[in-house]
Amino acid sequence: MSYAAANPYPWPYNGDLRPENTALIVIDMQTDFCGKGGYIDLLGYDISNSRACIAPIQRVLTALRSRGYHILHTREGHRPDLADLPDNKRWRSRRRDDGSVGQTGIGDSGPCGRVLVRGEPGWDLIPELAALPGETIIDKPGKGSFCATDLELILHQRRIENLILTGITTDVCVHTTMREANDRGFECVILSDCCAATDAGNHAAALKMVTMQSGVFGAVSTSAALIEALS
Ligand code: C5J
Repeated sequence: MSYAAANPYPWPYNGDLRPENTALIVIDMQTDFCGKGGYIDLLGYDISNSRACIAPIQRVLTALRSRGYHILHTREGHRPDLADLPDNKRWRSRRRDDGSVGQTGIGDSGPCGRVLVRGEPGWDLIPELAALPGETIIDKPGKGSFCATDLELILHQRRIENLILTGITTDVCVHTTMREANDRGFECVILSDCCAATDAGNHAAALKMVTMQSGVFGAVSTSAALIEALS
């Protein structure tokens, strides 16, 4: 039996933490979400927030890869013809938080190519967290990683029970994926230092939400606590 120290309960609930039944998901660590000239940068947010989780994710990846755990990555993005981009998502992506309309929304050309379009430089994973050969990459058009993807099929095929969630942003794609996974019966933990949001308050609130109702979506842990549990 092996548990990671976590809030509000030691994770996983049954202590069955093994490489065979546990996967790490690294969500949307793409230039568009944490690189200079990417979508989040163009929206006017400080990308140092979203970049803060790169080093902790690297440490977790190193620990899990060396022990043979399943590793998956996701990328949010759309087909070049934008057939899978809802009109309202595109409309909202061109707006800024002050209500003004920006030049560059999803599908438009920016410094890193067309924003969040598959195959463009800004859409790809950042080099620091590139997938290794044999690791699964899930391309998703939405915020959740289960919507319109084959993620659930792959996890069931591999007999995965436990999911370790990392990546960006805590309050949007990571949270949506955690909720989707929890509803499908996966035992989830989110690593607080391995995810980040565009806003520190939203990051803290998203983590707190997980801990309510005795862990309504799972548990919150840290990179250090998880790595300690593996040893
Ligand atoms: C957002 C994401 N925030 N990866 N995407 O639009 O969280």
